[in-house]
Amino acid sequence: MSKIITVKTKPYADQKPGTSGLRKRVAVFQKSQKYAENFIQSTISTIEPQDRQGGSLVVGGDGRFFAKDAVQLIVQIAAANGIDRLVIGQNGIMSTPAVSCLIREIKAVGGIILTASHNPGGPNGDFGIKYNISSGGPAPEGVTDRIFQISKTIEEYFICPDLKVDLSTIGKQTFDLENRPKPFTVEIVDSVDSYANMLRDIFDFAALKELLSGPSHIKVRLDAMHGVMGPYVTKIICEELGAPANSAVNCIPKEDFGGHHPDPNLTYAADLVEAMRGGEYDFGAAFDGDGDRNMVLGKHGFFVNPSDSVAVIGANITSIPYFQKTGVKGFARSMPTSGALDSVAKATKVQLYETPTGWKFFGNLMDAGRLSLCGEESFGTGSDHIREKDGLWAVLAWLTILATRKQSVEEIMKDHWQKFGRNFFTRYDYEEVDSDAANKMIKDLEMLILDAAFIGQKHTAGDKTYEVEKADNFEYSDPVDGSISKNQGLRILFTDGSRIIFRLSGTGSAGATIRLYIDSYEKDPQKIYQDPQVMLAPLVGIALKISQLQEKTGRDAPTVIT
Ligand code: VG1
Ligand code: CO
Repeated sequence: MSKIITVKTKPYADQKPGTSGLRKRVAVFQKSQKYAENFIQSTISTIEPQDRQGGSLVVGGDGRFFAKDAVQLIVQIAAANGIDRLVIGQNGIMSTPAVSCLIREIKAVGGIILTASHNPGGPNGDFGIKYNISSGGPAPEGVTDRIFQISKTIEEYFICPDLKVDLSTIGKQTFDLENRPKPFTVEIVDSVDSYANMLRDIFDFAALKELLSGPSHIKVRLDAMHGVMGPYVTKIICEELGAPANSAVNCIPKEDFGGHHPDPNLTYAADLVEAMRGGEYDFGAAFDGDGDRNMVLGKHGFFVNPSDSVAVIGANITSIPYFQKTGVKGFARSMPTSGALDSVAKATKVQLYETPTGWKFFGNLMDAGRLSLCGEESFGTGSDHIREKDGLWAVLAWLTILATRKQSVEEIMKDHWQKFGRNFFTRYDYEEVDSDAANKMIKDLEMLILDAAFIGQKHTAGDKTYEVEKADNFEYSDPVDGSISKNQGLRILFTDGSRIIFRLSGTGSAGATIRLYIDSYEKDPQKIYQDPQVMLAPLVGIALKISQLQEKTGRDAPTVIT
């Protein structure tokens, strides 16, 4: 019989969830008194009492340092708050897309994912908590605002301190709680099973098996970066689809991701890029810590920009069995993502939506049956099969296209540019900039570009001149529920369709990260094979000049260029 007790606590002022969950240094969770307890209680407090009774909550995560402690706390606090049942990935491991899938499958009231996604882990790294609602999607702003409000005034939380679960054994554990008529149940489930079942329904596994292990199979290299994807890649790509065991690397989840950033981009997945350059592999991919992001590479390390990736999937969408059944309801991309998908939408007469950064903005459109495929420039691609971006889904979508078109990644990409034109795109990240300096730079820039005199101005760099057509701070009005999200990024739009965008990241844990995005469309077939960095250099120069980023932040180069 476990006791339920009430513990007095003091609120923190900094538990505002960011673009996707609350992320802080591990030390903040470990050393600040009751920091995690406060946030977990504030989150669970947003679930209506009638939904807790008979309700289930899914718990997963990328296995990073502090996750096991956090799972035990969630169990103790959820039980004390009257949630009937928790369904937890074995050893606390379950990818973000798999959690989304399971929430939907078992009709849970929501889910908690213990991850700081692509941020580094370990005792000196980051920890994070994402909260998803019953649709399986990230909590929308209305819910995260409520969590934040509660966290600012919380005075007590409820907990069953003696309750301890065994996270390693698959099966059901029940616990009797004092003064509760019904026992509390914890179910430990295989991390991969239900997610793999779902993929079998979406894709043609026989065709993929042929591609990966048939007589004329291609060679792939998938890098799990010591994040959560290891078991998924091993079981689905190797064991089930028959790719040789050495097709998958870094597949053991580690609490500190082997000391690296589990971030699938050209900088942090350098090992994969290097391995692909050798020419031995036809297709390469990497995933982030919690498995919702992906990077796709072709032979010799040919890089597929994520904005292009979703456009290619869009243009070939009918080769995926799932969409043959559901039809194509609409496309969407986050605002800073390049317009490559727009060209496909236009050519195929599919409605396109432009949303703010963060997957939570796609959920309403999907629930309303208006959206099938969407993506973000930040290596996120997905569909309405769940309510999260899905790294392995994107990889299987690409493999399906390879199998159907019988072309290489590079040929597919080049054909696509020939047909639709090319959006040259780059993103500069300035990480850990002094917060005051970053905020001031953005404020000043906003003042400057919102001034009527800014419109019509001509900016020249080298032999190129761009004329400002429009400038604003992006605001989104949700077409489904009418909610308005303001201040989603400063946009400078030029008369030729080129765009410069600045925004502050909402996923960092120290200082501020400034992101600069540049998008420029070219349809002349003679010009589509240029190096994006060369092609976009004038616009980068103009962006730095207008914003005075270097002068105002003291940073003369970005931390990461994509
Ligand atoms: C970043 C990306 C955004 C993504 C978010 C969560 O947010 O830009 O596109 O949805 O991370 O991704 P921000 O606010 O730092 O720009 V994940 O894989 O961390 O859930
Ligand atoms: Co992620």
